Amino acid sequence: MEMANYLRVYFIMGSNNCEEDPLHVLEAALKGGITCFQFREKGKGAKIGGEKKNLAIEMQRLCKSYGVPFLVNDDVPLAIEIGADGIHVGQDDAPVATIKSQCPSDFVIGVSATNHNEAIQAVKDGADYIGVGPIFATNTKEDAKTPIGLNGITQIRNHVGDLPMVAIGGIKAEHVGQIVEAGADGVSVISAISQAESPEQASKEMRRLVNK
Ligand code: TZP
Ligand code: MG
Repeated sequence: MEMANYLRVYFIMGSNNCEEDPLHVLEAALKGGITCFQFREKGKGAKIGGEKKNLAIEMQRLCKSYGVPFLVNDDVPLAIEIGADGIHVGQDDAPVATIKSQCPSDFVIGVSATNHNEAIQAVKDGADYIGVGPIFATNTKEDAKTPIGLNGITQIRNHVGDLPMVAIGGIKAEHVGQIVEAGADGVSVISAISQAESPEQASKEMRRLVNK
């Protein structure tokens, strides 16, 4: 499958993003039809060391059983150690060139971009996809930048050609249509799935809307 297709409904989660067992939430999301998963274990109460690694391995196993790519946020050594499908890095994390020198050649590398300059740089660096945002205000990320809105998506799209691009930040099911219309290949969400009453239904609904 092409990268852009994996970005349709890209679920991101760590253990502090949900109230119940994160493995149950992830499995429900997988049943609902998410197309990619990123393990993002950071912030208040986040697991570290062996506990973080064990959770990552269990989540990776679940993703494998559904044929869904498993990416790790920030932590390049962990991603390499457990044989993740890829890594997602922000502007303050490991540079793409460094990652490329350490990881297998088929490793997927995603980079966050908040504006077109960062996006153009990510293309030059050889990122496999970019995550752009925040699109809307979000309570999930404490240090989130100013929202770039739907126009921000279109502006960045105009600078990056057909580079696979997913939108992030404050996205709910009702936004999916406009976001794809604005130029993103898909939506990336934390709370819209992790905090949903039914993560399975929430995922299913997003998948339906993104395919319309
Ligand atoms: N990067 C930009 S906004 C954000 C991240 C990780 C948080 C997205 O969470 P939510 O709950 O989907 O707004
Ligand atoms: Mg980061």
